[in-house]
Amino acid sequence: MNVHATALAEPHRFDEQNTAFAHDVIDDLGQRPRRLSPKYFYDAAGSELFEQITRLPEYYPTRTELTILREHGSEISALIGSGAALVEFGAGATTKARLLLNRCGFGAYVPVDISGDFLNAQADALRQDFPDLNVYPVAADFTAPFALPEAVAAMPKVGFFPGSTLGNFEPHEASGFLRRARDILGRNAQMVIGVDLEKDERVLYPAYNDAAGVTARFNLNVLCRINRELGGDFDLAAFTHRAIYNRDRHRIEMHLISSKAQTVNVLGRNFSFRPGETIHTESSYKYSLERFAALARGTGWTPLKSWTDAASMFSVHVLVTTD
Ligand code: AVJ
Repeated sequence: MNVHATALAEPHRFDEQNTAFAHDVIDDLGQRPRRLSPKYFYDAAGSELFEQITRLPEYYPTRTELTILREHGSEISALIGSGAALVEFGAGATTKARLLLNRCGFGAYVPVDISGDFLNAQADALRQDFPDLNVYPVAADFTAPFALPEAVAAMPKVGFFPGSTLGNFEPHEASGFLRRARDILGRNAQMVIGVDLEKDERVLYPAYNDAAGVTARFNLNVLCRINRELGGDFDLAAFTHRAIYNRDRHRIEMHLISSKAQTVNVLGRNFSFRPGETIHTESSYKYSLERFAALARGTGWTPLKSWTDAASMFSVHVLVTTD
C-alpha cells in the first residue's frame, strides 16, 4: 500500500475532540426529532461564516451589543475592580473583549474556546495590541467543567459571556452553565453577560433567514464538517436551511430539512430521511429582562445592573456571586 492508499483507508485521525464530535453526531442524528449541537458549527469555515453573519444588515445582535458595551463601557468598568482575570467563555473574535480590556485594568485575559486554532490566532493578535496583558488561552469545551490556568488562581475573576451564546442552551442547560461558571470563577466573582431579548417576529425572522443566504451556508456547514471530519456522505444540495420562531418557547429554531427521501452514511451508520424530515441544529432562546434575572438568581448570581439599547433589542448584565 502506498502512502496515498493508507491515507484513503484511514482518512480520520481521532483525537479526543473528534471522538466527542463523533459520539454526539451519532447519538443526535439517531434522536427523534433528529438534531445536531450548535457548538459544532464553529470549525474554521463556520467561524468565518459566523463573522459574516455578524455583519449582515438583518442580524442585529452583534452590533447592538457592541453599541451597549461602547455606550456603557465606563459604567461597566466602574463596577468591575482592577486586577481581575477576565475569563471569556467561547471567545471567537476578541472585538467585544477588547472593549472591556481597553477600559478595565485586568491582570489577565483567559479566552476559553473549543476551536483551538482560531483561539491561538486571536490570542497572538491580542498580545500584540496589549503587550502588558497576560493572555492564557484555554482550548476547552466550556459547556463541560474545565480548569483555569494556575497563573490566575490568586486573582478575582470576571466571567465574560457575550453574544447571547447563553441562548443556545436549553433553560436547564443555561442554569447548569451559570452554576458551573460560578464554581469555576470562585468566590467574589462577577460576570458580564450579553442576552438577546424577545421582540417582534418580523425582526427575528429575517435575522435568521437573511437575504444573502449566509445563515443558510452557516447552517449547512455543519454537514460539510461531518463529511470532512467523520467521513459522512451528506449531499448538501439535498438539505435546506429554515429558521422559525417558536413563540411558546421563546426561541428561534434553525433546521436543515431533507428535500427528498435519502439515506446518509456517517461512520458506518445509516440515517434514512423522509422528504421534509428535519435536523434541529440550533435553538436561540430570547429572554425578557425579568426572566433572565430570575434565571441568574436561581443559579447563585445576583444581578447588579443591566443595560439595553434604545430599541430594547439586546441586553448586557453585570452579575455578582451571591454571598
Ligand atoms: C452565537 C448563538 C448568539 O443564536 O444568534 C446566528 C448564532 N445562529 N445566526 C445566535 C447564530 C444563526 C448566534 N449565537
